[in-house]
Amino acid sequence: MIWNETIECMDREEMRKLQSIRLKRVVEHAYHNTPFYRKKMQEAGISPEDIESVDDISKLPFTTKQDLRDNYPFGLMAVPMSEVVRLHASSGTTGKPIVVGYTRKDLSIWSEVVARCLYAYGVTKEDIVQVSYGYGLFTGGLGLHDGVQKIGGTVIPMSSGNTQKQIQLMHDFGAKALACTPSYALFLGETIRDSGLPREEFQLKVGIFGAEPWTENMRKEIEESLGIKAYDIYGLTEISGPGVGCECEYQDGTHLWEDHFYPEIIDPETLQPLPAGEQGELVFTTITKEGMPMLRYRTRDLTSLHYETCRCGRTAVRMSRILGRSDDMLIIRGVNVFPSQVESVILELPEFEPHYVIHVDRINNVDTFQVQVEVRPEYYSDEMNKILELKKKITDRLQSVIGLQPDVKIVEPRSIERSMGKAKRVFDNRKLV
Ligand code: DLL
Repeated sequence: MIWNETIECMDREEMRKLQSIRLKRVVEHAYHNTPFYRKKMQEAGISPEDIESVDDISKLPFTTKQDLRDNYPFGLMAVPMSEVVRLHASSGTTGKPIVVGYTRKDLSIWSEVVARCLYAYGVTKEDIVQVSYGYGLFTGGLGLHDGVQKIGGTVIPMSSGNTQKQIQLMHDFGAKALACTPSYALFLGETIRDSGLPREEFQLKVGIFGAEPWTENMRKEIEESLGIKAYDIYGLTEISGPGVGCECEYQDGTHLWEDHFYPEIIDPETLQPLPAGEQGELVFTTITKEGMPMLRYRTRDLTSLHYETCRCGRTAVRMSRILGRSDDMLIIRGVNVFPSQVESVILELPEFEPHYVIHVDRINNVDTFQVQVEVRPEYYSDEMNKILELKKKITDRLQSVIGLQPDVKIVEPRSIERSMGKAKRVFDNRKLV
């Protein structure tokens, strides 16, 4: 189902024209109303007249998370605060949070893009959607909430946590769709299994999962555990929140809503734009944002873009699965390691639960790399040689995929802490030194 066919299936040339008009407008808006952008553009020796179409976008300077921090809290707003009707913030791991402000129109666009996602998943006004992303400053809860209301569906504003109650209400109210992080979906699946409530009594069919990287293997695991079809939803606070893009029924990449969020891929080292299909860092320009426009915002997310028309009929560009963030990449003894590679291996092996943590440290100037993973109850054993066999199997597989031998620690079922929001799976203690 397509919510906004005119836009989602627009001829690519038409889309470029629309994007160019909107880009010109947002650059003027940012230049005239945000001293930060004006200064940056003057320093780069350009003015709004230099931007005639999206072909000129690479003339614009980049914006980074540090710029948002430096201008905390409201320095990047392009409208008077009297026009700002909502604030959200994202805490990150260090320092001040980044704050974003929305005008009424910004909120309306945000709910429109989330509505497109819900339709792409087959969720309509007839359906009940349980929103188990956190409500509050995090954009997940309210973002999905407004989208469900936009299509006229029934929203259960659960927020995250209180897992037993989540299960009970999902069962009693007959939720068709569940929106939460993939890691929380796993935990909910586990809790349903333990609850003794028969799975056939649940109406759940659709999962709306994002806010953290997840692998294809994780998708299979969740689909099996909850008996649903699991879809990706992508977004980030700086650009608006969830719904910057989503998968369609073909699940062949995440469609980005590029009539509002213009995407580019750049080489994170040289900062030069990369051609379609090549992997690099995703950069967005919000071409319709009023409250806090972002010009060439560097997301740090690593992916590639594909412009062929999708089998669903949408022409909207597709982004491949996010490999991780460039700042999540671990360099261990000189080898680049993405947590998603570790996850993929663990989920490929039937003996292990999809629960793991990675500990990295530096002892006597040598990096240590430990992977803790839970064994499934049916493979759990008191016999040392059985555990050693399992350990060898997973160590060999990780070594062949990553090119580095981890110290694997096999732990008892249910011993790794479960997550209700974004899972924290990597502990790099080297940074504390
Ligand atoms: O996580 C917004 C969101 C809420 C998206 C609910 C989807 C669902 P932030 O907290 O600002 O915003 O985190 C944004 O999370 O740059 C990615 O690194 C990561 N991320 C978000 N969605 C996905 C996804 C929300 N589907 C950061 N796959 C982004 C992989 C994702 N990573």
